[in-house]
Amino acid sequence: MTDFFKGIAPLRYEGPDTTNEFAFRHYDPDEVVMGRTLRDHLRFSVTWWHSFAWEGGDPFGGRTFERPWFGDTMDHARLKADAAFELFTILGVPFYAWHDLDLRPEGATFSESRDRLTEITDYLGQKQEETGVRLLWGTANMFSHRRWMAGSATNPDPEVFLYAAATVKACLDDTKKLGGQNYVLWGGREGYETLLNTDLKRERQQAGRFLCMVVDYAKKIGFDGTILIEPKPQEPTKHQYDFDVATVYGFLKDFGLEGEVKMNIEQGHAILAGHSFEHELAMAASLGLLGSIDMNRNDYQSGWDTDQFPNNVPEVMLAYYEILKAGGFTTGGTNFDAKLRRQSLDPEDLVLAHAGAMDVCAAGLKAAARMLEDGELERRRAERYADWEREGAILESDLETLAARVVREGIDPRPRSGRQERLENLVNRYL
Ligand code: XLS
Ligand code: NI
Ligand code: NI
Repeated sequence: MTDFFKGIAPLRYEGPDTTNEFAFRHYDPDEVVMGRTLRDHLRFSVTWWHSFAWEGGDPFGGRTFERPWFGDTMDHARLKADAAFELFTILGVPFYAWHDLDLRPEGATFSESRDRLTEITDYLGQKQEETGVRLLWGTANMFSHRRWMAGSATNPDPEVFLYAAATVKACLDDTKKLGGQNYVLWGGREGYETLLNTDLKRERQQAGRFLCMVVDYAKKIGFDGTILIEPKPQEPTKHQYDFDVATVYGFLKDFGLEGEVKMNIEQGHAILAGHSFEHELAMAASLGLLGSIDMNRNDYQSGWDTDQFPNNVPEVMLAYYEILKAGGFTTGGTNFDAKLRRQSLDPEDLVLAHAGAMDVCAAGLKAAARMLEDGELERRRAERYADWEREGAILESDLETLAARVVREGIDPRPRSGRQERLENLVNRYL
């Protein structure tokens, strides 16, 4: 037990009219929507890196937070774990997520780093037993240390590729040990700053071979979670190879991995790529690649990837609509890859940032479920394509036959309204 969150009791659902800040208004974990509890629909997860490892720095200034677990010993690492599981319990979240580097200080050698990871994940295993909280996903931080500055698997230096292989093996081993539901690969510095020093073809080939090795090893050890790629178009590099869902799909197809790997889609990354979150989700669902989500938004004015907690119900509703339409999460979940603002210093801020985000997601999901169950939007969408029901043979034909038909029947298409504003009005009815 730490005394970091002392005096803060586990949050309960009190309904929309409560004035208690430390209660849920929309998230009743036991409420059943479309045949599933909200707990099982949303599958909330707290991230180790933003909530416990990040110190509040920005490009202009360093640490603003004071946390008793900041320090580079294994005792600090255990204290951090104690506080983390206390937060999970206060919030009642079923899952959490980590990078190796968030959990423990790096050692002087690879072997020492690996052994420390094993030691701390053994400790997490005990905490999981005690609390019932489970691991949504593990991942490797292959972007912070200077060895990764030119990439991990895509590095021009083969020794970095070796180090990356050893690192992912260790992280996969420990993710499996903890019963992790997924393993995520976000392409940290897999990209370039300038094409002038970059052999793009070679680097892409290295990344493909690396992912094949990861998939093979996961099978070999009997990891039964899902391997996920998290697309992002830029930041930290100027151009990231895993640009967006469609780009990653092309990459997976190239290496025969489209049946092996799914996608972890982050709202802020979608926006950086010039898409909406729902676009990326719909695209992934249409390709059968929807895995999990990172639920954190950018700043709407600056455009930076500011990793803010979601606070916009209409936006979140459209995201969950795509997820529900695709059948909901299986191994995936709603991971808050979100951090406090650096002035939000108090333990209460950490609790209430998550609680508010959980309420926003619950309200959004319930609105999405109402819209899906009502079915009017889908009826109208289907109506727009209704003529294809009797004209399906067109797609089996050829240009000459089709051209002849246009002439023979004097075909002259009459444009019809897309009714966008009417559909926007309809969506607002379910909020
Ligand atoms: C960074 C990514 C990162 C991944 C995990 O922008 O979102 O946090 O989710 O490596
Ligand atoms: Ni991100
Ligand atoms: Ni992320």
